[in-house]
Amino acid sequence: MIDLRSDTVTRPTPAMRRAMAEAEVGDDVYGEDPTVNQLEERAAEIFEKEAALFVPTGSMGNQIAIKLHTRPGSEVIIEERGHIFNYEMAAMAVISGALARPVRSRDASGHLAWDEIAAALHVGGPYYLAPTRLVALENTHNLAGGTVMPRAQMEDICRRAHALGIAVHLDGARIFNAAVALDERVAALAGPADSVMFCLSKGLGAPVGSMLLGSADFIREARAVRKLLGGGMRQAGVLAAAALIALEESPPRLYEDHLKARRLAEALAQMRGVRLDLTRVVTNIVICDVSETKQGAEAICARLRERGVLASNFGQQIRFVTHYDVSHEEIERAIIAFKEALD
Ligand code: TLP
Repeated sequence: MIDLRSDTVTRPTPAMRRAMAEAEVGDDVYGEDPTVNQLEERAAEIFEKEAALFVPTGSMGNQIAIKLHTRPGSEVIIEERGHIFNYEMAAMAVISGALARPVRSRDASGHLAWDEIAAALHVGGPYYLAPTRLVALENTHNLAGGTVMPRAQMEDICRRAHALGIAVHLDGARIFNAAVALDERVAALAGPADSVMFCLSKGLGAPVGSMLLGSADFIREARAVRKLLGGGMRQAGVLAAAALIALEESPPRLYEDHLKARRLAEALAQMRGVRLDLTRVVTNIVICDVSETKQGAEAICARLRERGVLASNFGQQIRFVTHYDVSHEEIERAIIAFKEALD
């Protein structure tokens, strides 16, 4: 099967498996797992943040951050297609008692500009308006098609939010992809945010895990919330060992995934009834709209599956995510399969 459903499907490399087998471990709830400690130090160093926390999933990292930045009864501004709003159940309501205020970006990139955020803010208004405590951003923006938010936009939003006493959390599940596409360092992209979460288990290829980063005080509290949520792991060094390799070895080859996505997108864009904005394909995600084919995204995905290709369907859209487990040659086969599935 050529699995393009997500970059979460990547399996650990032989080097990761070896490192996992040989990892030095201890009980991380006591802070005694040397490999986890090494991973947290290394991630903090790369992102130039004071501290980092290894968490089992990106969702948990995001939700810990929301819990710490908000109070029950406060609001979180987020772009309408954001992962935190759409795919993390109603976690911010359940865990933090916070209300999401989704704002649809006028830009196809899915990235909000400050004036759009400002229009949705509740700061110093009448007492019956729930106060805005947090702006949650996403870079790359998954459901908008892996689009990137430039550093200047990020800096602008953070500066203005901070001036109003509002925190900014960055869901940087794929921040390394954004950094490659923008030719920036991840530290520069994440720098102005109060907290950032990134995933090791997506394009970076580790089997499990994400990191949450922020100030030393923030991460001290985050450690307690992780335990509260049942995320205190014991000999997690076996996972951290793979993550350390992912962190060092994977970023330099992400551009390959972007080339594969570009090739796929250019081929799909030429097929009749497939709508796809090529300007938005800058990382490893390709989303196309197939409503004009009148065949239904689900039916097309079923036919793709019969031809050995897996993709995800969201309504009338089909999403393909490229990663290192799918070769250039397999992308060519996926293109042929898609053409056959449409015909
Ligand atoms: N995204 C998954 C699905 O949940 C849609 C995927 O296949 O893309 N932030 C962003 C931007 C994400 O894309 C994801 C996962 C997460 C957070 C959550 O990470 P996990 O799955 O580790 O909880």
